[in-house]
Amino acid sequence: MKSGNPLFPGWYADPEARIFEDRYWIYPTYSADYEDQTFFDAFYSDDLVVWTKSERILAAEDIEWASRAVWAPSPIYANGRYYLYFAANDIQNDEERGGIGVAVALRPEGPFLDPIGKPLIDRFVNGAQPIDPHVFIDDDGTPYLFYGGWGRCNVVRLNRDMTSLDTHDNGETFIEVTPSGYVEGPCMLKRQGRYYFMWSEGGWGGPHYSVAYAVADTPIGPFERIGKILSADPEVATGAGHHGFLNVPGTDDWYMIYHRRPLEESAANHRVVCIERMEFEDDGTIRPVKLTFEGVGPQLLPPRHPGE
Ligand code: FUB
Repeated sequence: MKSGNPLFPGWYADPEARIFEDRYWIYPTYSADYEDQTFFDAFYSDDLVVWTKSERILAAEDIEWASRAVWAPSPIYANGRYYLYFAANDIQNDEERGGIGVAVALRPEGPFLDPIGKPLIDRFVNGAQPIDPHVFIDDDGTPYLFYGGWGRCNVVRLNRDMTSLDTHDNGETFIEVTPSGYVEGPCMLKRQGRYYFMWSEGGWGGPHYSVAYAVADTPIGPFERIGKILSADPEVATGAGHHGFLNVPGTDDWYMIYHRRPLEESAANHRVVCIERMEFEDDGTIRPVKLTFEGVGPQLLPPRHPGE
């Protein structure tokens, strides 16, 4: 039996995927009408095929400064807790309140609560709208947060408390890493010691949304665009982008989790979450991912790997 695509019913977008407590997890944006995007659901699975919803793991009403446009959750396990980075309020300038926040929970399904009572990043830096956080912890334990909309991407280092900003080796808090073509939705994976930086291109509300990537020897680049790895398929779906990924521990099996718009839909927020295999060529480049209606077959996790 295969998972089928979409993976679960409902309008959802911007999925981030992780392995927590011996399960696969997906954390997406609730892609309802704009004014209704006020909470997150999460989904978990033992085998990639059957997914169960965990409802309202975080809601804007529980975050003092957040009221709308609760987008792009990015969770990670550290310090015996689950940290969830998210965007809220879709701020248009530095006078508006909002930006990127962090919430913390003892379990992957929450409840997530705001430990700092304010956004972690609350203003435009280098022209980057503070949305679309993506958290990445390097093998040496250094946590990084990539983020940014409006065509610009910054990376900050987090302190080990995961709730405050550190500085980079050059003393700066923010380093711009925007690659050519970047629009939003940054995503970082590390494979065989190399840093694969991926992002979304095009307008998310239109048909030509897509994902491209670069490879670098450091987590802060420089990121030279190699090419697209996810695009619309006129036979399957449009607007394919803003993705996350899974790597089954101890294997070179990779999956891309992304959103797309069904062919019969045109409303910007009518987006669904899907999964495909993501494969690497012998030279380390990523093979373009094929959109399918079938999804992927079952894959159980190997026994025991705490956190991720
Ligand atoms: O879901 C809201 C916005 O749409 C995200 O922040 C963007 O990346 C785009 O997917």
